[in-house]
Formats: sequence, C-alpha cells, structure tokens
Amino acid sequence: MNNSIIHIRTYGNRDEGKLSFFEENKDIPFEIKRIYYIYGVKAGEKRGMHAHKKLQQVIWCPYGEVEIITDDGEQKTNYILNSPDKALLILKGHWRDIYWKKENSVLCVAASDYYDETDYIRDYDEYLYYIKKGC
Ligand code: T46
Repeated sequence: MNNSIIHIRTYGNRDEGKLSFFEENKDIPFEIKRIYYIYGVKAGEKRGMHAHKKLQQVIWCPYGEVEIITDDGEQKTNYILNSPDKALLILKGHWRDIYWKKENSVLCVAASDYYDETDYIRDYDEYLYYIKKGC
C-alpha cells in the first residue's frame, strides 16, 4: 500500500452547502486516536521535515492551500491539498515537507496514534539510515 489521495465522501450542493466525512476502518485504513490542526501559518513557511516510524495519518486542508512533498528515501512525490473533499493518506516511514502556499490555510490531521515524540525521526540522514536498515 502506498501514500494516496483520498476523495472524502461529500453530500450537498452549491446553494445549500456541503458536508464531507470519513470513517475509520472504512474510508481510511486505521482507527483514529488523535485529531489536530495547524493554522495561523504565514504563506511561504515550511513545516514537517520529519518521518514517523509507526504513525499513519490522513491530512486535509479544508481552507487554503498547502503542498506536501513526501519522500521514501528514493523518490519524492508532490501533493497539493486545497479542497475540503480531498485528503492525503501518509503511511509510516515517509519523510514529509509541508509548504504553506496561502495565508491562513488550515491543515487538519487524523492520526492513528497518540502523540509520541519517540516515533519521530527529525534528522534526514538518520531517516535515510533508518530506511536502509529496512525498519
Ligand atoms: C505531521 C505534521 C503534518 C504535541 O504536543 N502534540 C501533538 O499531537 C502534535 C502533532 C504536536 N505536539 C507538539 C510537538 C512540538 O513541540 O507541538 C509542537 C509542534 O509540532 P511539530 O513541530 O511536530 O509540528 P509540524 O507542523 O512540523 O508537524 C505536525 C506533526 O507533528 C506531524 O506528525 O505529520 O504536523
């Protein structure tokens, strides 16, 4: 299984408005233990710059636009998140850089586990070593 764009189920229309939702173990392949969101970031700022050893996440941008570049140690892939009905599934073991393309963008995350700093790899050389070891 690879990182992938998820089209979030959406009901409604242009006049009445829309409702989007996803359900654990149905629309996304894990149980959600944590929700967090990032906001108030200036356009042009960069966040992320780490990988997770075990954590899986679904990330979406209901307002504004961010670019996420994932990296598996060999190949980089660019994703643009700019719609309430579009999300990115990032599996464990992938480096991610996140660029704020528009002022006041909101980035939401549904995560497979509780916050645990020991799950982070925040040094890129350490990440490449970790991947080469086949962990
Ligand atoms: C990710 C991207 C998309 C907590 O205490 N609890 C939490 O649940 C989170 C997510 C963070 N923190 C603390 C850890 C740091 O002291 O909040 C501070 C900022 O976190 P960080 O520098 O990791 O933020 P980002 O935006 O670089 O990364 C975050 C997530 O940490 C990461 O898992 O994939 O958003």
